[in-house]
Amino acid sequence: MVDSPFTFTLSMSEIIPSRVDNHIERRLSDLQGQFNDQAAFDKMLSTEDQLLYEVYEVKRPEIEGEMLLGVSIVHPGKVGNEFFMTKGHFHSVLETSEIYYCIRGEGYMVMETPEGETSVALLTPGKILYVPPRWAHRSVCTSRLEDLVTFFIYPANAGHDYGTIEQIGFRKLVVDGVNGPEIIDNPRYK
Ligand code: PAN
Ligand code: ZN
Repeated sequence: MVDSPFTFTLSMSEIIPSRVDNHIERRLSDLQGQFNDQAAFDKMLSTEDQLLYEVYEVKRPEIEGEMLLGVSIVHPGKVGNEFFMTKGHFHSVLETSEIYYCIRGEGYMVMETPEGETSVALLTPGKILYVPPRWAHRSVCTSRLEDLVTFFIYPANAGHDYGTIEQIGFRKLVVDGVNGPEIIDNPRYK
């Protein structure tokens, strides 16, 4: 079967795309064990299971040759001194890449390979980030008031391996230091 081409719009002022097939909401409780300051995490969670980020997906068949695309919105905030972030993942098919286009806010993409290379890219509006195959990736919002909004596109057969990061964490963290956001070694890295 041959599909028909389709268009949709992503207004720089609206941030929610005109076509959405799936809306994912991830809350504080979904990131259990991922933030460095567990006491701060527990205290926050006892008050409210806050919404940390959302993803608006355009669905396509999850097979080789197709692409998945959508918008990721990380809300501003911190757990202790660590900025709100996505769970982060490797792609299950490790040899698949991803492209991110930052459309609003400010933040970082924290990345690493299974071999231990690390890279942290600053995201500001207009910036395009190419995440090569093999690099796990996590977006972190460092804006104080604004969301970090990115458009992403990746091969539809990539799949998500969340388990590895849940178990070992990322090697680098983004925290709020005396002079603003700082990238530090993760003291709890396993
Ligand atoms: C993105 C991410 C999105 C949410 O679509 O899935 O930013 O982050 P988590 O999946 O880590 O919760 C992507 O990288 N897809 O492969
Ligand atoms: Zn990905």
